[in-house]
Amino acid sequence: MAASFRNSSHWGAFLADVEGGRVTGVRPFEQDPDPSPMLGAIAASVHAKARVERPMVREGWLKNGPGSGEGRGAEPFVAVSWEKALELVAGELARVKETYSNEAIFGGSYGWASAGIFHYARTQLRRFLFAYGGCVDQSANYSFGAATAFVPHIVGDLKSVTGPMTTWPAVVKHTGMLVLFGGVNLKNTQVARGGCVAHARLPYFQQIADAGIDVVNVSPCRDDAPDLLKPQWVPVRPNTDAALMLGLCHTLIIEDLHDPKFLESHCVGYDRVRPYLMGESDGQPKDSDWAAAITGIDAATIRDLARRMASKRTLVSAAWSLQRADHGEQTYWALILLASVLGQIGLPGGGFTFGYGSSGGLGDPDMLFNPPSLSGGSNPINYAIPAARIADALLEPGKVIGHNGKKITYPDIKLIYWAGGNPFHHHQDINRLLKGWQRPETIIVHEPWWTATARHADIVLPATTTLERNDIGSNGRDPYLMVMEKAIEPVGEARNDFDILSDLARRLGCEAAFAEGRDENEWLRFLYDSCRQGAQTNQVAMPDFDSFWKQGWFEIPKADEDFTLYTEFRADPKAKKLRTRSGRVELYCERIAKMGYDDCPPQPTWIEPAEWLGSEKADRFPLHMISSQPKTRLHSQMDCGPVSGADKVAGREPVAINSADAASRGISDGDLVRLFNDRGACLAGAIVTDDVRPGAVRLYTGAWYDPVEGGKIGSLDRHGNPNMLTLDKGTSQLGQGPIAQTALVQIERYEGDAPAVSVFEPPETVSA
Ligand SMILES: Nc1nc2c(c(=O)[nH]1)N[C@H]1C(S)=C(S)[C@@H](COP(=O)(O)OP(=O)(O)OC[C@H]3O[C@@H](n4cnc5c(=O)[nH]c(N)nc54)[C@H](O)[C@@H]3O)O[C@H]1N2
Ligand SMILES: Nc1nc2c(c(=O)[nH]1)N[C@H]1C(S)=C(S)[C@@H](COP(=O)(O)OP(=O)(O)OC[C@H]3O[C@@H](n4cnc5c(=O)[nH]c(N)nc54)[C@H](O)[C@@H]3O)O[C@H]1N2
Ligand SMILES: [Mo]
Repeated sequence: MAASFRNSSHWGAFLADVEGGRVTGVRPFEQDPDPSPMLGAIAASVHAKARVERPMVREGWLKNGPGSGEGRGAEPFVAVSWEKALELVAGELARVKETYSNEAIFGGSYGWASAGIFHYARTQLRRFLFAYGGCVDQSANYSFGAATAFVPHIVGDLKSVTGPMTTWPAVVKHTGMLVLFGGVNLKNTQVARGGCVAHARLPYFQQIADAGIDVVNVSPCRDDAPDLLKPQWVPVRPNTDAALMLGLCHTLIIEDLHDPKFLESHCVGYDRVRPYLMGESDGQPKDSDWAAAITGIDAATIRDLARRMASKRTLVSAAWSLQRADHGEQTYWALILLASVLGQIGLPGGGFTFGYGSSGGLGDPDMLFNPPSLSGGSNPINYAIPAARIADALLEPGKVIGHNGKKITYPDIKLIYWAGGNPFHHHQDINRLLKGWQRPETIIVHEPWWTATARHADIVLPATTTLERNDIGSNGRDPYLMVMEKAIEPVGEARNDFDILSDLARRLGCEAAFAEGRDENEWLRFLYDSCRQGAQTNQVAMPDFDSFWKQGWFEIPKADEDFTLYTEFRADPKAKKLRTRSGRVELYCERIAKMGYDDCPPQPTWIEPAEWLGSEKADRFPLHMISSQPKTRLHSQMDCGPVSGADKVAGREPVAINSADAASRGISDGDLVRLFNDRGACLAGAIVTDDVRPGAVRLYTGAWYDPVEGGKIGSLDRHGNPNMLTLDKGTSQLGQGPIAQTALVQIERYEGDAPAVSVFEPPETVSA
């Protein structure tokens, strides 16, 4: 008999149809105006061959005990009972804690895991490790790591990056021109962490088109803005946006199109920035000719853009990707400078935002109160490294680095514990990561699937998916609280992260602190009820838990629809100061000046990225690789499913290359190609297109790393993981964010016998 169950995912809520204990298909949530095609991958992914069915231990680790890290990714696995697996994990945690202390346990566990506030794997693991005395954690994130540290110095908060920010309804109503650096790609807005239930972007875009708003897509990729918006495409060279923004400022100033009054009343430091823009401080005016030579956009186009921007109510925005590049802080600062020079910050529909096209929910009207969430707890050892510095930390224990005005000493990590993330997906320069990954004595991973991270672990514990447990879906930017019902029994011997960790906590004597005496059902009721209090404060009647569960969802009412960021500050800069040192927009920043970082000057500056099309390295590696978010999956999730599968070319991840660059290399559409640089190499399938500008290539993130020789540093990845090629370096000492978008590569046709992709099959197992 068929039955259906409500559930949710980062890319949308759905009804799962179940027959004979298997998910046979899913249907989108009734209220979703524009459901994501990615829902089509769920049923097949839940029952994929690549599910981890049983607890597994790497053969060499089981035989010889902790150590022998070179065997990771190379050796087969041995299946063990849950009892044995838990005994091994608890024993290792106790041994490492006793021998070295909690500072030797790395539990940052960065990653998106699955929707659901209670079973959120990363939070569960960190709560558990915090209850056990603490671990080395990760601060900020890969998404907007540099911005998290940097933007508050300039405007006092992070609202322009994470919201609530100027709303789409405000844009439709007031904005005349939208200049979008990095575009506003619908693919990214399919997703929001915790659940993107209402995919509301398309209706707003229709309204923007109907309102005739002048839209500009500044990006190496034409398809970064939907045709619906009739955008002007400004095909900038990758990583040169800061120069373009400075060039725009120069034109605005010399043509007297700027707003000196706003710069005087609401900003500090214009007196220092102006001489730099005019070339008085370094002999080089940052004029449109200068910008043209760097960005590849002709000077007349730059001047025309500046004039149009000054003639209308203009909102400038930059994707989060622009700060995932070397010196990404400067690009964001240059955008804030541009908005300040235009002088429209805080005017309805004017000013600046970041990330409009980077996630679902950004730019949606805020909600009256917050949805429930599970508290992460606090780390007794209060020790964290910037999220993207994991390989550095593994390779150089004891090294001291600068970060946002403080010093951080890298820990000496002996044990890594990961649940809900995939570092062999997300980290830059996988060969370098692999080298560091070989050093710890023990690596423990919880995973539903045999991802590359699971394959490179010593002990792998099979985790359930959301369809195998009960939860509540919610996200701080989406109004829906979704019931997530258990639809099927766990696949194989999979268990919930919470149950695994509860059992370990019992063995290690910290169960009371970890589980707080509640089981799944009691936790869900407790979390739901905590949100009802916020509702009461706002005079909103929320049903009781049982009624909510029966109804299937609850929609939190919206706050102000027509909202522009910093209107109060605009109206009264003295009474409604920004939370910066000066209370104003900092175009020169004393605090940053005091940090004294040579890679983060105290005013917006064009600094050449470590690699770009203008650097010497481009002689050998003449293509700038952009590795943006995939439209057919979430990061590496569901790469084993049919939606991602349908997009592969020559059985590999597609790489988009301009027709001129393809022709000069003898590459045709559909060809198997090899991408390489000094850091690594991967195969991919060519898509020849003019949607990507010459000199740039695009390889989406998320193809599961599939080395020809497992465990070997420098092995060819046969599948198309861009992190074989990316550069593992911080944006600057201030932000220490990842710089995935800064990477030069070369491409050639692959002539030899191509090894087939094998990574969707489980790894080899042997008996003990
Ligand atoms: N080159 C390049 N690299 C990038 C980026 C880029 O732009 N370019 N972007 C970066 C960004 S912004 C991000 S956020 C990261 C994303 O990096 P990640 O968040 O690490 O990527 P995911 O594939 O979402 O990994 C989540 C993992 O959790 C597992 N999982 C799901 N549900 C559960 C569960 O309930 N329990 C357990 N135990 N596991 C579960 C999934 O199977 C998956 O392997 O990638 C970064 N990497
Ligand atoms: N479908 C889908 N959506 C997602 C995700 C996913 O995995 N799949 N991941 C989510 C996550 S974790 C995050 S953090 C956000 C990230 O959101 P973003 O950072 O906005 O995403 P990206 O796709 O990396 O980059 C957006 C666009 O920036 C352009 N770009 C890259 N480099 C440059 C440059 O130097 N200059 C200019 N002007 N443009 C450039 C690329 O063409 C790209 O399409 O996306 C979220 N949305
Ligand atoms: Mo992200």
